[in-house]
Amino acid sequence: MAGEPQADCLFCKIVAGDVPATVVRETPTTVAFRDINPQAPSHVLVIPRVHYPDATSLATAEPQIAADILREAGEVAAQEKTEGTGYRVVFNTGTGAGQTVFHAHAHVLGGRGLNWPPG
Ligand code: IU
Repeated sequence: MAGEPQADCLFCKIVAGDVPATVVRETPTTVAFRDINPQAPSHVLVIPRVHYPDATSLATAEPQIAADILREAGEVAAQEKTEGTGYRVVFNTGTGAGQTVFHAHAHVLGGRGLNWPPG
């Protein structure tokens, strides 16, 4: 069923507590944890507890949870004290755009100047 945990999904395992992660915030619908391969001084992933393969499919099926992720991205940025440098929220979508984990997630990056356009 749509949104149900997937046995082969790493992020579903993090949500379940079966794989360790450095969790920085939790809500009833989201979990935020540090990326294991940080690309900025602060690099946190915000994921929905429910399983959808990418942000667009999540927003289509459960728009309130997609909104929760955006709000949580701002809460993470505030908690990480990135106000001096700003922060960036990224949803890599599709392998060509660099998506490697097919459970919707927002990258929240901050703590340094961020170039535009990204690579
Ligand atoms: P991507 O947008 O799908 O490429 O992002 C996946 C991220 O998940 C990537 O930045 C990885 O470093 C990160 N990650 C993680 O934090 N913990 C893990 O066990 C694995 C990947 I595998």
